[in-house]
Amino acid sequence: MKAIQSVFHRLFAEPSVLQKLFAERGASNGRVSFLSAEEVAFFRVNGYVVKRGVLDPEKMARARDYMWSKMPPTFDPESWTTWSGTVEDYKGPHTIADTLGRVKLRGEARELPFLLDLLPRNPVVFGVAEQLLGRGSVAAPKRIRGIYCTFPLPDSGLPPVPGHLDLHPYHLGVTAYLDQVLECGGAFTVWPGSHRAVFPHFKTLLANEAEGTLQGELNRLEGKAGVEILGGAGDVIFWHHRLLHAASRNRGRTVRQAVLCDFSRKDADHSGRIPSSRGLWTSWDGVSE
Ligand SMILES: O=C(O)CCC(=O)C(=O)O
Ligand SMILES: [Fe+2]
Repeated sequence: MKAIQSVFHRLFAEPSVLQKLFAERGASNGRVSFLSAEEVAFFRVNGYVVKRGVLDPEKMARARDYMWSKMPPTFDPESWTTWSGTVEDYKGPHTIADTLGRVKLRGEARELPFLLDLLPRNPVVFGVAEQLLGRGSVAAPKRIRGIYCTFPLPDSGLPPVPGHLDLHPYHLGVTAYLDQVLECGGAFTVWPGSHRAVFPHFKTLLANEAEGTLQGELNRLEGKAGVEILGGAGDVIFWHHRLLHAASRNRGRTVRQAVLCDFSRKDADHSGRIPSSRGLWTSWDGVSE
């Protein structure tokens, strides 16, 4: 009995054990399912799904160290009161306050092999992308979007960040937390179901060419509050490219640190020409209408 309890404890306390079991089972029949039918259904309805504790702790520690190495030497990772002054990111030098806490490390970070290993080459992350978009159909990303940080601005009194849609073409967005993200701590925020609402207002499956009716739909969605996705280090959020989302404000005492990357199908150029009237899930082999 004790042995069974211990196996159960390991399965649920350490997702990696579970993932390994799935991967091993999948290896024998060539089919790996990292998302359950319920999780795929959740993604279809809400436009996102979260897998917890997926990333490798050592690679995450390396990514956090890399992030701090790019901050001024006056920044003490243990002391939020030191996090002010000029930083340098893809926008060049600016203060934390200038960008309302946002610091985006792109440049060389986008192609660092250990960051590619951390996220897009993680077997579970790539496996989920393939499960949703089609086995053998997903292009291996050559780069990540970057390490995106939101530093706290505790007493800013700013209004909430409005949701947006990304302009560049891709199928599946991935946001992975490198550290704990608490309430009002800069969580990735989503408007569940907004992918279904905005999709018909675009002319094609993938390109950023919208009908004049899109703005009205966005105004309508804006009236609703987004949902903050809280989580811990290694949690990964998978989201549909037409999902309204935002990097929310951080009023906490820690930095919101996330690695983002995009997955696209190998035939993505083609889907930029297919009319959206063909249906929301046309390019998603793993999701049925
Ligand atoms: O940093 C985040 O949480 C979101 C970033 C984002 O939405 C973007 O880069 O388009
Ligand atoms: Fe975005």
